[in-house]
Amino acid sequence: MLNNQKIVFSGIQPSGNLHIGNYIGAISQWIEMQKKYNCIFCIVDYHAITVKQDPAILSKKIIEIAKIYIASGIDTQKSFIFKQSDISEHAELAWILNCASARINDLNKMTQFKDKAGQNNVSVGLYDYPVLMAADILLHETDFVPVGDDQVQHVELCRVLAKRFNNQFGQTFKIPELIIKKYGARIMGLDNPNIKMSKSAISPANYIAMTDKPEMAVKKIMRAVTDSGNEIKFDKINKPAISNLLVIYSLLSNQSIEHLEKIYINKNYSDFKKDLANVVSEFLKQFQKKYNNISDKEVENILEKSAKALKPKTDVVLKKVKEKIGVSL
Ligand code: ATP
Ligand code: LTN
Repeated sequence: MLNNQKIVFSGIQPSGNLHIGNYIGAISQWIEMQKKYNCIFCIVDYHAITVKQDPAILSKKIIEIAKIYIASGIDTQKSFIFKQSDISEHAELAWILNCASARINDLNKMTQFKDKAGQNNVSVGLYDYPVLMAADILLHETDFVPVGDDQVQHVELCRVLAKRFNNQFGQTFKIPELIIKKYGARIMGLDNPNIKMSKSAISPANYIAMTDKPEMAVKKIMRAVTDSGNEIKFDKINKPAISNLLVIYSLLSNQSIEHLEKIYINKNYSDFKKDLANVVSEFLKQFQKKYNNISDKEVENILEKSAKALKPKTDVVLKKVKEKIGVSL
């Protein structure tokens, strides 16, 4: 049950392979926030279908993401894990926001859409993706939205849409705040430190998936691109690859970047990578031990229970919105 603590809401799409970038940038913050807040973590399947999905794979991925949340440390006794499509008010509120708040000019500014669409004849849903995300956040009267760097623009748009609605129809939505990590909000690709680690990357050398075999992860680290020179130093401009590996090392081993720089002062890239490979491999082993112990049935029950528990509140919020726009008689 929700108590009187503030509300945290975030979500991940059940598509591609969830990677250590998603864990470091998003999920690791969620684990911490559970201690102080009501936390709601969504599996955003309606966002995933903005691009083509194989139905059989999509339903497997939904279960997989829920298991990843739990094995990472989401406490299902306290926090909620639910599937977006189980609460249809998300889609309904998105439609209302489409009409009452969102403007074509807002959406034309979204860089993620431009990156993903390119010159292709993509779905209308992909264009409207940020409005559905705003509906997710506003429907649950969210205070804090912990995400990685690539979602900042979407959370900012959500704030704009909420304020615009409130201005026109009177106080309705709580204005959420963005929560972003100082380090680790944008983990870069292992094969190219100038593009972010991404679930939809074409090459698996770009990322370490949470479900990669530890031996595979070791290989990926040892093959990761490095910079010229041999110094192990955090310098994003001149040493983007080593800086990225340092951030991963620091956040998975709980040691500061300054401390790591000192340890590796007289060592070379190969020593550094071997140790990092060990840290990543241990992290995956611990994680996968828990992951492999969670059954599909357990996950299905958790998703169902959470959606049931959250629905009464989302009904109330949507009812209030419908009254404001004049469709509730
Ligand atoms: P895709 O690249 O296919 O869009 P993704 O890897 O960005 O997928 P999402 O489902 O879009 O994954 O993101 C889930 C969460 O992980 C979001 O909060 C997002 O900001 C965060 N995130 C994604 N990629 C990274 C990254 N490389 N570093 C840190 N956080 C990330
Ligand atoms: N667009 C986000 C996923 C997402 C989300 C949300 C995150 C959908 N709805 C609400 C925070 C709050 C992404 O990571 N791709």
